[in-house]
Amino acid sequence: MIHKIKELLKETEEFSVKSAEELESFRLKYLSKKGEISQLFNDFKNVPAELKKEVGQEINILKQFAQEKFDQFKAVIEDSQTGTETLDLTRPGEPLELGSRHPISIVRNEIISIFNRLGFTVAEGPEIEDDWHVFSALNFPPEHPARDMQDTFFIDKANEILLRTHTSSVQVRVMQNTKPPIRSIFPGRVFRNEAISARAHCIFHQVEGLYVAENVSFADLKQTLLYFAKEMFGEKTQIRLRPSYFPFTEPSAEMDVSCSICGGKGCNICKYSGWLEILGCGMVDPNVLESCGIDSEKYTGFAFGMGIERIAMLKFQIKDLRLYFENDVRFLRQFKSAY
Ligand code: 2U9
Repeated sequence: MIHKIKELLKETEEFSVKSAEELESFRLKYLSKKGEISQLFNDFKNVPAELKKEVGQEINILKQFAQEKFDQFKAVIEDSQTGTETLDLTRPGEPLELGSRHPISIVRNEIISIFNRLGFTVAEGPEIEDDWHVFSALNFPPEHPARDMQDTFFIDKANEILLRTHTSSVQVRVMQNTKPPIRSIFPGRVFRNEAISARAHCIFHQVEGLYVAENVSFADLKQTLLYFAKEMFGEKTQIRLRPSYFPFTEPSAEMDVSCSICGGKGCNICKYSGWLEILGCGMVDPNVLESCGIDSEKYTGFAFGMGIERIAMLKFQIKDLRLYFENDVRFLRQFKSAY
């Protein structure tokens, strides 16, 4: 009998189970009521008394081993059926990589936030416009080159439908619909028919601003833009206004800020001048106020406009405009910690 027990122990050790069916045959063969081990217990009564202790121990060892082996096989087969063998609930989670804001969005949001603090609200308008809102209402003469197909993308030349070349068309719409005081900024995408290079693109982003009320003066314009420059480029920033010309403002000016890289001493960023041009501005031409239905005897206003790409280039020292549009993650990732 001892011999039989050892044989069964060897058999169960070598038995391998790969399916539920094989598991069941293992159970039937060794552990069921009519199985080998039950049979041993039946035969046990015939074992001579002096061997009972030893044989009994050996049968119990065999029974325990077969039961353990059955339990192990059962767990493996159940796991493979439910697919839980790869599910380790103690494993740390996969980290979710956070995206980052595009530098244009970062700078646009900062410009909006600075002007919000001065009481300017935000207004937006259509990118597809007509000639009147983009040129005529803004005092552009009929033969101005911007009205040419060489400079502007026309959608329907016959009906003078085009992609706006500046967000000034939104100001026109706001002035038509609002009684002064008006104090708003106008961020948005604009389109110009330019060859793409490191310094120019056919799509770019602007923020323009407008303040129309009684007694608005050039001093208000200057103080507003000084506050903006200091908030954007640092408290030590100085500004300089140079006379310029735009059809929609009179007088007009371009504004430089002292170079924030060298503090005005001169470096390769400011081309050793100490100054960086950042925006255009002026007092709204009375013709423009009248075109939009505002009494130019009663109200005056100032306006300004800037390219967001240019401000972001100066702030982050970006050397090539095309980087903004390529969406190369190696470029975009660099702005991860900014805001
Ligand atoms: C209305 C009246 C006046 C908006 C202005 C500028 C000067 C200007 C350029 C800066 C760089 C455009 O993005 S850019 O190429 N803009 O210099 N913009 S004043 O003046 C307005 C706008 C609307 C009704």
